[in-house]
Amino acid sequence: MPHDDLLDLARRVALEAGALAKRRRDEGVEVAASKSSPVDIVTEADRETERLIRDALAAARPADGFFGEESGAEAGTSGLTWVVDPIDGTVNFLYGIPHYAVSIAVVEGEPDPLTWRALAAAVVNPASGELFTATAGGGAFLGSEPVRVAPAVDLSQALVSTGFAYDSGERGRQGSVVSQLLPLVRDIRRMGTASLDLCFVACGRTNAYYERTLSPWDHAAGALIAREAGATVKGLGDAAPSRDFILAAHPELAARLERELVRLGV
Ligand code: LIP
Repeated sequence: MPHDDLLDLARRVALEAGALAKRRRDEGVEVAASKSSPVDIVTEADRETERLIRDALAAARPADGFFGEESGAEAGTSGLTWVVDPIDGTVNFLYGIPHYAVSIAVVEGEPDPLTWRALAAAVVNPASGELFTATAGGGAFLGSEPVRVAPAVDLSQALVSTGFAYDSGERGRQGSVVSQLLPLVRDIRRMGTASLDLCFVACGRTNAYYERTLSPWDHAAGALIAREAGATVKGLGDAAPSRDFILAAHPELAARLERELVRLGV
């Protein structure tokens, strides 16, 4: 299939990085610094894992660009950029909650989620060993098994995951929206790792996911995996997913959920 070489590299590096992250978790984790707010933290494992990923990708494909959560962006000359969250679900990782992921995607075009085209993606949860992958046009997989989005359900039957910002003011606003949504759906899940939230839509463990204020590296890989599994993955209206908004669900449910979220003031 096309892009299999890129997928093989993403898979290999994600698994190697995931093994390092798990070792560091087992050894004990401490906060190294805070970023956008006192609860937006980074650990030394985040930084070490991103260094491993960045060095491995540069060794294999030196002409590609890099765009990572901890070490920033570096343009390449190949037209491809690797978009990396070395440890997505950092707070879960800090607290020892076994639900965090190494998220690696490679995109063509400018490294802008509004315009890029994702070609290959790998998301691994080192705690569970689950590895989700996809290539553009090649389908989505959990391990070696293909995955598909759950069939459409009524909004009232939908299990919907979401997440909240590190900014307390934005969280308060998001809490107001989700509290109004809760009685309209089956239930809500807040699991703390956007890349896995998107993979869970891809494999039918939830019916839908939405969030605002995500960074590009949070959703670059999971969005391709969910889309290749048959989900609609979108921003508001005709926009592509971005910091402004992302929603993933079966196409029929996506339209209904977006209308409701807009009515609730998302
Ligand atoms: C996290 C996302 C999660 C969101 C958190 C945080 P991080 O990314 O995966 O969906 O709700 O606020 O942004 O910071 O752990 O890489």
